[in-house]
Amino acid sequence: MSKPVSLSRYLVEEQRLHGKIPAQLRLLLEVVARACKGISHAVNKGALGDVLGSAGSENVQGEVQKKLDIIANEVLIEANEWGGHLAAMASEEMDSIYVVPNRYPQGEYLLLFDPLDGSSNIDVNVSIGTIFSVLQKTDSQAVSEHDFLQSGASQVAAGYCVYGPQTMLVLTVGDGVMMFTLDREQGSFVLTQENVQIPQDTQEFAINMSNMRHWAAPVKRYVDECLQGQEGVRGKNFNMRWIASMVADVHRILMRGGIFMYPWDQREPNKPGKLRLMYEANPMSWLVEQAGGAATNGHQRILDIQPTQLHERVSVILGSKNEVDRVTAYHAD
Ligand code: P6P
Repeated sequence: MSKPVSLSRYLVEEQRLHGKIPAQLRLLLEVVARACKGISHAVNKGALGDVLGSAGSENVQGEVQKKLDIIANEVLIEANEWGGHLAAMASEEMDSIYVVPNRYPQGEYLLLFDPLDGSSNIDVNVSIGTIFSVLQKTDSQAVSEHDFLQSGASQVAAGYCVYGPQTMLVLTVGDGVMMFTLDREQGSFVLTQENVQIPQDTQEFAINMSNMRHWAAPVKRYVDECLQGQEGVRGKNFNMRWIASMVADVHRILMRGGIFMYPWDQREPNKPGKLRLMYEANPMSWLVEQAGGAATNGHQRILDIQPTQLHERVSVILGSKNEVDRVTAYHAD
């Protein structure tokens, strides 16, 4: 068996051999990975660590914050603020951006994250995860929220860490998708899958079916056809999964294909969708595209959307390319 490749070695070789990542970006990714190890440790404690349950506060989305939401957010801020690689950070758990304090050097990168996605699953021991996205400051002015309002196509790195039966870091720097599994004995992430490819077709869809009556017609049409099975127009049977943790659902799709949908629905017609563009949809869409899949909001490529607000939401349809293309085509009909 060949010698295991650690995350550090992979990043050094991407920097040295492929010129894919500058030293400061390599440092950033190493720091994020180390922070995710710390979050994994806290998550794994569960009831033994007094980390479960509500924190008794709400985030910018008006959602009740779990204790672990706040812990994960603090771990990422504290791990990243002093290294000199970042100008600022943005988080689902913070109303405005966090500018690196003057006592530390500022770098050129902008780090965005959902520190603990899938919070509703924390207290029932179902997989959750951290999602992150990296942008670059584009001018020499003092960093502001405006610097973050770049399309997903401008990302220089994106990934997630899923806290499941294994803790896995999944990453792209634009050179394919790599998966690293946390070796708790060594305390390091080890490369366990490289150049991940999502099958172009699938027989598995992921959507919260309880919202069916609220969906737009194209989504209803697609799901109805899946439910008709091999007797219907699709000529094959479909399976359904919904973990209600985007990280876990997307990880399954990267591993075996599938389509994930959190579409616009008529409950709040002025909201484009539930999921956030900047630190959920954009990083996940880049990973999916780098693995040969597709990601749209039903009308356009998610990575082409020009954001106007830091916490704006978006309708998400991503996964196996041929299925995403079909749903997108139904929206055009
Ligand atoms: P629902 C978790 O709260 C999340 O943001 C995503 O991780 C997940 O896909 C979705 O919301 C689940 O939403 O409405 O099914 O609980």
